[in-house]
This record gives sequence, structure tokens and C-alpha cells, in this order.
Amino acid sequence: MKTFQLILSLVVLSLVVSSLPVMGVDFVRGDADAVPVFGVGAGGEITITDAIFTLVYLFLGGPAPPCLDAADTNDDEELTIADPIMTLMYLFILGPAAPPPAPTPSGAAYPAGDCGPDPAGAVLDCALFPPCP
Ligand SMILES: [Ca+2]
Ligand SMILES: [Ca+2]
Ligand SMILES: [Ca+2]
Repeated sequence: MKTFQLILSLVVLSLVVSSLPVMGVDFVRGDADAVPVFGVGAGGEITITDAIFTLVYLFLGGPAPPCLDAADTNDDEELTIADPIMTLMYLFILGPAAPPPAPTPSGAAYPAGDCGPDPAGAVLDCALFPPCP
């Protein structure tokens, strides 16, 4: 009976642990080039280089964004061409804002208060995002 209780406790514990969200670091959605590569990158602001960074990664074998969640502009847990397109639309034709944690639509630079965790989904991760404390 003790063995059964122990196994039951372990099963319950593993269910609780597996249901916890993955704890990535805080980030701002859309800032795909927050970690400069070879001196190229503009962390702390949303610019055209964010879209370019993701396009180079997707189609030219460039380095992966260290914060995949930030590059996942439309928050569908997949990094596709739809993400840089959404960033470009947001920048140039007043497209829809990204899902949270989204940058304040007040210009290129965003305040640290825009930083936050990924509210949903745990397929992509955010390993490193220096602009957020
Ligand atoms: Ca940027
Ligand atoms: Ca996406
Ligand atoms: Ca997500």
C-alpha cells in the first residue's frame, strides 16, 4: 500500500510540474535582433532590422534569434515569414500591434515597462533578451 501511495504521489507531482509554464526571460515582442550579431542589431527598439534579422535567419541561414519568442511577432509559436511581415506592417503601414508583451506604439525605442513574459504557449523559448531587466 505504501508503494502505491508513493507511486501516486510521484504521478501527481509530475503532472503538476509538467503543467507549469516554461520560465523564459522577459522580452518585448518584435525585437528579434535584441542580441547584436557581429555588431549588427538594435536591441531596445523595433526597426526594419528586426524584420531583416528574422528573414536572414529563415532564408539565408543566418543566426537564430536568441529570443525566439520576441521574433515570433504574431505569437503563433512558429517562426515564419508571417512574423517579419507583421513587423514591417506595424512599422510602415500601421498594421495591428503584436500580442503582449508588445512594444508601446510611440516610436522606435520602447520603455523597459513594456517587457514581460510570454503569456501563452511554450513551443518557442526566450533564452536571452538584454534590453529587459
Ligand atoms: Ca530591434
Ligand atoms: Ca509566428
Ligand atoms: Ca507565445
